[in-house]
Amino acid sequence: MGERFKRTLITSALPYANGPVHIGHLAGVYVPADIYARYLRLKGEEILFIGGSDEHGVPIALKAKAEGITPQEVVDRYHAIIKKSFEDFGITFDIYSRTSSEIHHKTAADFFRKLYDKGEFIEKTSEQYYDEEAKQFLADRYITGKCPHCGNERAYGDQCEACGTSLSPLELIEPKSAISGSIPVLKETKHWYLPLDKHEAWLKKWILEDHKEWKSNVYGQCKSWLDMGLQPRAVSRDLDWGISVPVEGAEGKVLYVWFDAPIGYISNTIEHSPNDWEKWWKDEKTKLVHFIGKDNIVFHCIVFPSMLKADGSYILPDNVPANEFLNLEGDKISTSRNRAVWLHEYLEEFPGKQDVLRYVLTVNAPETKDSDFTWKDFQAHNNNELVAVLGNFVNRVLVLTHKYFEGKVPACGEWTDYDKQTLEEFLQVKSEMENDLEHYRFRDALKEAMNLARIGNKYLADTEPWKVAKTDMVRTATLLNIGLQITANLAIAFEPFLPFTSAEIRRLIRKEHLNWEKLGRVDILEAEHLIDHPKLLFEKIDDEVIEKQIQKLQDAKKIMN
Ligand code: B3M
Ligand code: ZN
Repeated sequence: MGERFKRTLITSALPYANGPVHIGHLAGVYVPADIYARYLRLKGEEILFIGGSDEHGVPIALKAKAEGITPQEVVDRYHAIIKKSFEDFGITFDIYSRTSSEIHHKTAADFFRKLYDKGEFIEKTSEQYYDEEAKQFLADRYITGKCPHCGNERAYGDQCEACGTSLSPLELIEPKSAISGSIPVLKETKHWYLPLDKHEAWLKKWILEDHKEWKSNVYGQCKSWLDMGLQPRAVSRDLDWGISVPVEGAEGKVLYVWFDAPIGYISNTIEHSPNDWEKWWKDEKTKLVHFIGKDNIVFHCIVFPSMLKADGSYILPDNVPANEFLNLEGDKISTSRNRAVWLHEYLEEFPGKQDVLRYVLTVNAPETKDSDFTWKDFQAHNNNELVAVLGNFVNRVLVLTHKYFEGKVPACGEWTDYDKQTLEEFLQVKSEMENDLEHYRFRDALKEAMNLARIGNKYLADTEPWKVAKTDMVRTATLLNIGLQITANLAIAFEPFLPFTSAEIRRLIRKEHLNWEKLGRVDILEAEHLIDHPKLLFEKIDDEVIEKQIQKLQDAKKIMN
C-alpha cells in the first residue's frame, strides 16, 4: 500500500436499471473491480467496494411509457435482476444499492444545493422543444425526426442511429414528439450549468501533468477533451423522473442523471457506513479508484472531479482504470438488437461455470483496446487451460497423494537442484503478480497465475512420481509434498480471479483460509495433514454446446432483421 495511502475505496460504474447485464459489463468493469477488491482483501488491506444501480435518466422513463408502467416498476425489476447476476458471479460488493433510494435523493439534492449556494453554477435560459399536448418539455431522446445527414426518418434528438452522427434536436427535420406524436414547439426554459471551462486549468495540471501514469486510453481521451476546451454543462433537465432540483422556481426540473449518478458512490458509502463514511471520501489517505467502461471516461475524469472540487471537501480519484469495449463474435454487443450474452441466461445454460466465464473474460479483457469474445475461444480456454492445465494438475496431485499416502501430506525430504530451480521460478510469480495487479494489468496477472499451474504440471511430467514410487518412497514423498504446496499456492493465486475454484481447492486440501502473504511459500501444508478425496475442478465443453450458442446468436440476428 506504500506510505501515501491507508485504505482503498473502489467504485464500479452504476449500471442503468433498464435492462439486465451482459458479458460486456462483466469484462469491462465488474470482474476487474472484483479482482482488485479481492486481491487487496487477501492482503489484509482496508477497502470498501461500492456498487449500485443507476435508476434515473430518460431511457428508463421512456421504457416505462412504452410498457405502460411506472419508472419505479422498471427499475425495481432490473435492479433485482442485476443485483442477483452480480451475486451469482461472485462480485463482492460491500454494498450494492440504488439511486432511487431516499438516502441517495437526499445526498444528491444536498450536494447540488451546496454548490448552488456557493455560486458554483451558472443559470442559462434557452429554447427547447415542448410538447403542448403532453404539457412537457422534451428530452433529446423524446424527439424523433429525419436525420439531416442520411435521411433516416427515425433519428433521435441526440443521435441518428443509422449513420451514428450526434445531433441536437434543432437539427432534426420534421421533428415529432415521441410522447404524443404531435409537432413540438420551441419554448424558453431555465437550467443550471456547471462551468467546466472554469475548471479547465486545474484539470489540465491534475491529469496531464500529475497523472501521466493513467492508462493510455484514459489519458488520451482526457487529453483530447482538454485540448478541445471545456464548455459549461447543463446539470438539470425538464423531466418528471429523477431528483427534483432543490431550489425555488425549479418545478418540473430534475437533476441530470449524470449529475446524480456518481453521487451514488457517495450515498452508497453513507448507507454502508453512516458513522464514518467521511474517512472514505474526505481523507487524503484514502485511495479512490473508479472502475468504468470507456464511454464513461469524461464523466469520471472531468465532470465528477469538477463537482467534487467545486464542493471543496472531497478527495479526487487516484486512478480511473477504464476499459475499452468487448465485442461478441466480431460484432458490437447491442442490447437493443439482442446481440449479447446475458449473465442470467449464461448461468441457466452453464450452471456452476461462473469461473469459466470470469477466466475467459479476464484473459481476453479489453484492457488496452477492444477485444472479442467468441464461443470457440471460450471453449479453447476452458478445455486447454482450465481443464488441461489447472484442473489436471490439482487432480493428479490429489490422486497420487491418496494412492501412495492415504490422503495425508507426505513429509518433505531433501530438495534436489531441480526442485530448487522449480521453486525459484515459482517464487518470482508472486512479485510479478503483485506488480501487475497493482497496475491494473489483470490479464497479465492471471497469466502469471496460470503459469504457476504450468510449472506444477511440468514438475510432475519431469519427475514422474508414479514411476519413482516403484523404487523410492522417500523421493516420492518429497515430490508430492512439493506438488501439494503448489496446489495450496494455486488456491491463493487464483482467488481474485476464480473465487469459486479457489474455494473448491481449499476445501479439497482442507485449508479454510489462506492469505496473500503465504503465496510463494512451500510450508503451507504440514506433514500428516489429511486432505479430501479428489474431485475434478473443470470439465470439457463439447463442440455441440458451442455450436448451439453460436446458432443462438445467429437466430437472434434473423429475428431482428
Ligand atoms: N449508468 C452509464 C453506464 O452504465 C452509467 C454509469 C454511471 S456511473 C456513475 O454505462
Ligand atoms: Zn443519419
